[in-house]
Amino acid sequence: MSAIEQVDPEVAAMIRHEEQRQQTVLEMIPSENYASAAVMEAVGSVLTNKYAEGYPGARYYHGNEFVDDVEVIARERAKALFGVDHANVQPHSGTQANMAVYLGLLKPGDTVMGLKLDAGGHLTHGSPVNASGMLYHFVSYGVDRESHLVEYDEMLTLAKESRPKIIVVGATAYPRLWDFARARAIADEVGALLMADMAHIAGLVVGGAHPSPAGLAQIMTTSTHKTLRGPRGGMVLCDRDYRRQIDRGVFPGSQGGPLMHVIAGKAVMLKEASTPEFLQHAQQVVVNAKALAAALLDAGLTLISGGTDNHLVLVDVRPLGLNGVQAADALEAAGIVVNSNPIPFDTLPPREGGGIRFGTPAITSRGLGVAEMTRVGQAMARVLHAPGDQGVRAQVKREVQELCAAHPAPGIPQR
Ligand code: DSN
Repeated sequence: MSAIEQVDPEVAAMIRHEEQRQQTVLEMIPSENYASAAVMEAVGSVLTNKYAEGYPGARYYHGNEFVDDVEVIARERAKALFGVDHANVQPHSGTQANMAVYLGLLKPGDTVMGLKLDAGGHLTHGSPVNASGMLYHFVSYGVDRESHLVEYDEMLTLAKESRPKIIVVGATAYPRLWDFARARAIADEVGALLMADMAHIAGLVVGGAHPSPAGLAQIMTTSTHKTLRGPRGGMVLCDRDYRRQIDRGVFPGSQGGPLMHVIAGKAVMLKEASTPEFLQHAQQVVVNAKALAAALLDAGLTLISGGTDNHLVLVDVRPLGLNGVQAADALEAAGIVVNSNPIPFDTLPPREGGGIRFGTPAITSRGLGVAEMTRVGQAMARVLHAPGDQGVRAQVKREVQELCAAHPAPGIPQR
């Protein structure tokens, strides 16, 4: 019997149930993935016991000889992997990373630009219900009504009018490639810094499956648990000119003691992400997403932007007579987990959403390929075309369970 089963059988049972759920569903929320057993071992280690406020060599606590080594190796690996001058690996999440950048580089009330929420932007890109939108003056650019591609001309016009200090590019629900060179040219024209929030695409960038913002964006932020397959957390990467402001924005600006066990998990992830196998995996994530999108289009579904260039797909479910929550509920009942999401120019409230968002990072991690993507796309379409049909749901659920049994999720103990 494990320690947690002895001490707290209730929580132990909840964890076992979640293991079982993750093994037996197709996890298609595009921001989720499976961390390796090695990453989870680091996160579950004694490093959770250590306080280490400050940075390696300059801590406010003693006893840091080993955790300093952990943070240094994580920073060095991040710098090498992304080709940047400086890395701060302490942010507890992508949100914390973004807020630390703003805190380090801006004053309250300063103007910033980011992508509109319904066009795929993140809460921390200036949503009025988020601290970013409360503390700073965000001006939002959007996407074209027809193509759903980012409107760089609008970005330029708005930037000339509003003179932002930072232009944020990056998204949580944008299925196409970013043109970082174009964004940098716009930022330069108005004297702004370019910040690339690459939380969703960082693993693709590492694998060469999406252009890298390195060398174009002076600041890059990311979470570490999405396409990178690390522990939950964040990082800021930047040019050397901004390292002091960024570090101050993280600690003491917005965080106290770093989570050294999570930083160890990030270090392990960064090592795993530097292998040829990871590169091949990242490429496969995109190949799979394109195959999935093709199957969905063939089955008559409406895709935002007409397809995908990255790891995710956004489906407008309104033509099916559904909102995003209803569509996601039907799919979940069939063992396919996605999330409801606003879509560009949405006519439904954000709580319902006119779309569903899903992708291929986690299912590619469990070894599914193009042939399976066609099957999955067809199965999803069958459910969405008949959302109330219990027979269809049950049939798709059986197919999902067969696929999952044939492709065990990595990192989850087999019990
Ligand atoms: N925006 C969330 C997501 O993409 O799921 C993460 O913050």
